[in-house]
Amino acid sequence: MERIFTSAHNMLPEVISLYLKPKYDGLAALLRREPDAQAVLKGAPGYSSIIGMTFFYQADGGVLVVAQVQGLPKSSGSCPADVFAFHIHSGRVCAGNSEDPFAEAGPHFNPSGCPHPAHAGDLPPLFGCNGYAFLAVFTNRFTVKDVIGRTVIIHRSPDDFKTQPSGDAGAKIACGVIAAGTAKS
Ligand SMILES: [Cu+2]
Ligand SMILES: [Zn+2]
Repeated sequence: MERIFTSAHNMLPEVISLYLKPKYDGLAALLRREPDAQAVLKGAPGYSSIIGMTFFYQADGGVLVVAQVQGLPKSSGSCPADVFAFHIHSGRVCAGNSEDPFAEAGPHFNPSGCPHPAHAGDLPPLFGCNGYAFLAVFTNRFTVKDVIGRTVIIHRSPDDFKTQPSGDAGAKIACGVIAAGTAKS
């Protein structure tokens, strides 16, 4: 059996059952195979240092989404936040105009007509770590098949998970189109 944790030392009794039998057994093992879909993220003009990948792995109860990004803006001062909203948008191209270079990525992916942050495409934000970010989240808001051809967007600001229609997340600073991966299915 695949185990997410490598040591049970000092583990609270309440979590030992999760260690011995994870609800979704084998999630960590997904990372050892090819993703079912992926998006290469590239920065907008003015953010050309941003480069990243988002991988999508279909599992029985949901989709494991894993993102790695480098070249994100770094703020200075004693209390840097460096939190960047992260969504799947419904548009199918990373194109736009001088005001919004990814305008054609459109609104958040929202096939059920829900408000933000109940859009299928709403995801946890990226937390910058000296310009680098790693994110892993498991969600049943969509299947991999649902989002192939849609776009992943990184924003300049955090998502407030309240303001309509998009969490007051600011400019779109990176974008990638989700393409089917090479996994045999
Ligand atoms: Cu967005
Ligand atoms: Zn949303």
